[in-house]
Amino acid sequence: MNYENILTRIEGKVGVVQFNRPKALNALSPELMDETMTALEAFDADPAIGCLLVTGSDRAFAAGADIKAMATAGVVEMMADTFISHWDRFKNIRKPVVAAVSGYALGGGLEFAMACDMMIASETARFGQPEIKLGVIPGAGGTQRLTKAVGKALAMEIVLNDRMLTAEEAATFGLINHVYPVEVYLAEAIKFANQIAERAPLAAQLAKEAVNASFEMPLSASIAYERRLFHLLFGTQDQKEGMAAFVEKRAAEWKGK
Ligand code: DAK
Repeated sequence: MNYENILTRIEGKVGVVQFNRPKALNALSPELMDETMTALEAFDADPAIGCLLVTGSDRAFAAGADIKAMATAGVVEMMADTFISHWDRFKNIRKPVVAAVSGYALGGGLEFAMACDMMIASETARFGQPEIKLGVIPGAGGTQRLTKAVGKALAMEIVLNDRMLTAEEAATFGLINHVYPVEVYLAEAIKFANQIAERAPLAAQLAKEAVNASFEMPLSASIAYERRLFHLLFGTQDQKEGMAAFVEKRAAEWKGK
């Protein structure tokens, strides 16, 4: 595929998507989102890939949705399928997704990163939801995922008063997994993603599904759901292989079957 707004590559077993609109600080235009989802869907369908990684540049992961593309829109345009439908495709990605964040992760940029399964950041990363300065509020999960991650008091401050978190603060509040110097964060994120890519593929998919279910369901229902997913894995060759490998004191060889 020839993309105009992103770069893609494969690093080991990791499919990498890199936002590539440097002049607009990787603002997430509808075209960029369409290409991103198309690339992620292709990696998701590729059995040689075990984990996906989304990144931007050292200066900006993404400074939000494209304000210039939204500025004159009315409610009808904003509700139109073309703007929102690309974002909605992300929830159907089954493999784990790591975000490697440096510089600005603002507005939709932070919302996209929070929709990923894990976040690795550079020390220069800055996380914020500045939509209030534009006369709007977050529209792609910012008020919800952020509140679940950092709690009500801090989420209110970020959303209402344009508080930006440093990478160190984001790690302290549990928004992100690890922080590295800017020179190495991407290499570390790729290493991290490759470790996950080496895991039993079906178990990794169901693990992601089970953790995400905790955001959607009451506890008793999500525990019952987790148990069914656990039972389901006993129908896979990988469960037999994983347990046999433990007993025989050798490394397991996963088939994804
Ligand atoms: N959109 C478009 N262009 C942007 C941009 C953005 N979000 N952010 C930066 N740019 C452009 C600037 O306009 C500038 O372009 P030129 O003027 O040179 O042509 C270029 O990138 C460099 O930016 P600056 O000159 O401003 O650079 P600085 O270093 O001075 O400042 C900054 C960096 C990140 C602090 C500043 O650019 C900034 O405040 N940017 C806007 C941040 C922001 O407000 N983000 C929130 C946008 S609203 C939804 C999905 C998503 C969303 C909503 C709904 N659905 C699925 C329903 C999301 C909404 C948003 O994200």
